[in-house]
Parts: sequence; C-alpha cells; structure tokens
Amino acid sequence: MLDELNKIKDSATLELQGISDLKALDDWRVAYMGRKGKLTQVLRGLSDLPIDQRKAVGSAANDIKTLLEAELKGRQQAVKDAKLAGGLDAIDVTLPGRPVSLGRLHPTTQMVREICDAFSAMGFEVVEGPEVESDYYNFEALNIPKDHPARDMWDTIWINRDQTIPTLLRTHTSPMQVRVMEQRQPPVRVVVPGRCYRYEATDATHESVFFQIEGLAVDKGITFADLKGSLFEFAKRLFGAERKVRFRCDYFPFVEPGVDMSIDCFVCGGKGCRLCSNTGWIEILGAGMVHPNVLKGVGYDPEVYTGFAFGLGVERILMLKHGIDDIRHFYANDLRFLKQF
Ligand code: FA5
Repeated sequence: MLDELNKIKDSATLELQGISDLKALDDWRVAYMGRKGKLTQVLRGLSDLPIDQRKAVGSAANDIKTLLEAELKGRQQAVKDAKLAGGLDAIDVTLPGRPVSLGRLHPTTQMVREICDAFSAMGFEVVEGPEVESDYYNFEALNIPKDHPARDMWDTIWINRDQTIPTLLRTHTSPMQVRVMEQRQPPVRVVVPGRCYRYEATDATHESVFFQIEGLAVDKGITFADLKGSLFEFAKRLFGAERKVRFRCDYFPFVEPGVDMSIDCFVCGGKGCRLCSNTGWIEILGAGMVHPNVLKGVGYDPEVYTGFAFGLGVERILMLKHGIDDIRHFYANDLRFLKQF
C-alpha cells in the first residue's frame, strides 16, 4: 500500500510540473484529490486494512495529500504570475479607473461672473481695460492732480515714474470710466471687472493684487435716485430680496457727492454680530455722482449729462458671502480651500 502511495505521489508531482494553465490544474486536483481521485480512493480503503498497517498508511497518505495541496497552490500562483508578467492579463480591465481631477473656476472668477451677470440683467455692458495704466488715467483725469493729498489713498506700484508718460499698475478700475467715456457718447452703461495693484502691507483684508468691479452710467437726467435704485437692486440679487441698504457720505475726488453703501447684515439681520462688528451693517462699495470735472475732461457737457459710478472689491464681497476670515486664502493656491467653491 505504501508503494502504491509513493507511485501516486511521484506521478502526481511529475504531471503537475508540466501543467501551465489554471483549468488543467483544477483537472489535476480532481484526478488526485477529488471525490473519486486516486489519493482519495486510497484513503477510503484505509478501513479495509489490518489495524497494524492502518496507522502508518493513513499517516503517509495524509502527508502526501498535504504535500500535493501545497504544490498545487505554488503552481497555481506561478501560472498566475507568469500570465500577469507577460500576457494581456497584465492589464486588469475590470479595475475601476483612477478618478480624473477636474479643474474648476477660481472663486474670484465665479464672483466676478455673478456680479457682472447681475448688472448685465440691468442693461450694463461688460468691458475690460489695461492693467498697466498711465498716471493720467489712473489719477489726473479722475480729478486727482499731482500732489493732491488723495493720491495717498492709493499706494501705487510704479512701472516708470520718470518718463514723459509715467506708467503704473492701476490701483483701481476707475481709469476705465475715462477710457470708456472718451470712446463713446452717452448713454453709457458699463461694468468693468479687473485686477488692481497696490503697494500694501498685506493683512487679513488687504492684498497687493485684488479684483475690483467698476460701474458707470451716464446719460441725460441721471440722478442720485438712479444710483440708489441700481445698487439696491444689485444688493438684492446678490445677497437676497430681503436686504436693506444704507448710504453714507464718503470722499472720492472723482465723484460729488460721494458715498459708501452698506447692506444690513445677512447673518444677524441687523441685530449685530461678529461679521458686522456689532453694527448691523456691512460696507460693500464706494460710489457717487460722476464729478463735473471728470465729465468736462472727456468732452461731455456736465450741464447736459450726469451720471453715477461705483467701485467694489470682489474678494471682500466673497469674504462676506462665505464668512472667510482672511483674504490671503484666495491666492495661496491651497486646493483644500479652493475645492470648497
Ligand atoms: C476705490 O478704489 C474707488 N475707485 C472706488 C469708487 C469707484 C468710488 C467709483 C466711487 C466711484 P477704494 O480704495 O475704497 O475705492 O476701493 C474700493 C474697494 O476695493 C474697497 O471697498 C475694497 O473692497 C477693495 N479694496 C481696496 N483695497 C484693497 C486691497 N488692498 N485688498 C483687497 N481689496 C481692496
């Protein structure tokens, strides 16, 4: 009986070495260790053996079974590895694909579009202008002559201060008021989104590069009521129909009168909270009626035409809308921040 077992072992081992596909390996397993397999038959016949042989044969048969099972496992793995290394199966087409990381619009771009859409719906055209400006458009044409103390309000990054036409990085989008009026006759209704630059010590609310949106409307008979109505409508579209607005006097050399506009705090409804510094109001923009000197400068007769202008900081509005506590997050390129928009 032991001889028979050894023969089974030798033939099984020899046969196994020549098999190189998984189906044939399974057939081999059935032939030797299946229900009617050669080794199984021997094990079944154990009970017919005399008691003194039974133990030795049984133990040898079990050892052979363990050995063959281990050899089978090793061979199955070798066949799989060989397939993966060389064949088509190296690519497992059933694996889920790696997710493609999709880009998205920067929050500032989204907000610029939202604000421009709100004004487009009121009949304003969107135009853009140069970021490298002349001293003339950034200051002089806006009623801010050389050495006027108001120039201190805009800490300027100069490109060339000494040439005949001094150039700078625009400190605000207001120069486009003048450029647009020079090129067109009233009625004029434009909004101008764009990057602005200031030589700032940056902090939680000040960046040296940031976005503004300028607005300008000039025609016969435009009054302060038009300014209030348009900006009130804009605030409602952006911050909700229930918003209240407040205008207070402010000074900008290119408007008269000048104002700043606040909305009632949309977090506390005007009761006072951290966002509105307990005032109940949040300032969102500067505005005013276009100064007669600016109109004269572009050849419009201020006795015939009047207009209003406004300018707002895009990141500041984003900060208010989303409760962001530091403007520097916008341009720090941290995807954990940007992916939230
Ligand atoms: C102006 O720049 C005027 N040109 C606005 C204006 C236009 C008034 C038309 C009247 C008529 P001001 O310096 O306040 O004003 O800036 C306008 C807005 O830009 C501010 O309310 C703020 O939201 C934003 N802003 C100004 N400086 C910075 C800065 N360093 N970082 C981020 N936002 C800024």
